[in-house]
Amino acid sequence: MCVAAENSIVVNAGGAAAPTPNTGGMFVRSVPTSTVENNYFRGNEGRLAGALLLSTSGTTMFATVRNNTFVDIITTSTVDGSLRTNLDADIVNNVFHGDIRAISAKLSPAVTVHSNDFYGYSMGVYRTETVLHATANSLNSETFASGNIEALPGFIDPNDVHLLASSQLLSTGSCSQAPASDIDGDLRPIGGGCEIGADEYNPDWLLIFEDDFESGNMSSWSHTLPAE
Ligand SMILES: [Ca+2]
Ligand SMILES: [Ca+2]
Repeated sequence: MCVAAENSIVVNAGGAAAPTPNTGGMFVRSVPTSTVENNYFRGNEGRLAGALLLSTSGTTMFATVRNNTFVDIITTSTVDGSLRTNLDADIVNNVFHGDIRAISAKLSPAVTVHSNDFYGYSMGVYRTETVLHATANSLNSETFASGNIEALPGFIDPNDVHLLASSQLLSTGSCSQAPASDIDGDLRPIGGGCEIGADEYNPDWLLIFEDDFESGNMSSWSHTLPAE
């Protein structure tokens, strides 16, 4: 059993050497049972998987990929995506924001895909060797997929995994399949429902407005916000 949790993997491209490496972020290879949760992947570039490659030497293996946030990923193989799996896998509660494609599944693994957010894809959200789903609605027509959406995530900043109070991802995830805490250590759920992605929105930071500093503006603040 291998668990990779609460990492920030940012702007990895394997250096300047050609060819572009197989994955720009994390490579889970030949681990019988693995869990990848609450990680933040941003700005990574790879050939087969821009951010996360799940692969096996042939033995049946299983991966759980849940509550990760993928932002501005670059996959260079046009038949693949930010996450490529050759393994049986549950893919749930992840944000996929920006790449050619979110997920590619190869070698006919048994995959479930539930309650993920897909936004900003030019070549569809999910692809196997025989099927391409261009939209979340199309993907949700599969028996192995449900609850996937296409919504602008609503991050505080493009470089910050944290969600705004107005984010459409609040309470749109699956609590039954979510880790008990988020990338900050906030316990799930907060506010009655579980968020999609690595951040469970914690509104405690709104208290900073209650001292009347920059009063009247409840939607933005010009100073660095604490992690919520
Ligand atoms: Ca919540
Ligand atoms: Ca949080």
